[in-house]
Amino acid sequence: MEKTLSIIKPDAVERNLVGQILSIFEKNSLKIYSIKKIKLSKKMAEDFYFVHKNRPFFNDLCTYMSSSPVVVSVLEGDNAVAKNREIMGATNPKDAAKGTIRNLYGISLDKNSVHGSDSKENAKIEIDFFFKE
Ligand code: IDP
Ligand code: MG
Repeated sequence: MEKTLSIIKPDAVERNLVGQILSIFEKNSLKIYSIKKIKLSKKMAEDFYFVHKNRPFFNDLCTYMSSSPVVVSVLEGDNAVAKNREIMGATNPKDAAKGTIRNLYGISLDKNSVHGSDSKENAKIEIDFFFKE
């Protein structure tokens, strides 16, 4: 079964939206295979978002992601990677389709409530990043 990595970001954890967001995954046939709440260090955030290291928003993104706890989970299901991206909605909540997580809960481009792997290849790397034994 396909797996993907999800992060419920600080803005959503702070607003007690963890249960509502997990419930959206479950309603869409994604199973919560593993889950944990952690506070990322700045270094961990920088390592996780390494692909964006040359983007102008990299430092702000890593500062934000390490500002307060996040909930990291592995979601499992048919087409889990693509399905999670669909359920999340577009990166900017302003552009996110109605009923998607970012449409319902996102505050801004940076405080957009969730992260989701963007390919099967990256899902494997991201799952290993947080859950490798
Ligand atoms: P994604 O989360 O939809 O995959 P990415 O392009 O991978 O979007 O960007 C990673 C994260 O960086 C986004 O979720 C968002 O929080 C933040 N981000 C992306 N573009 C910008 C920007 O132009 N300004 C500020 N933050 C941004
Ligand atoms: Mg991305």
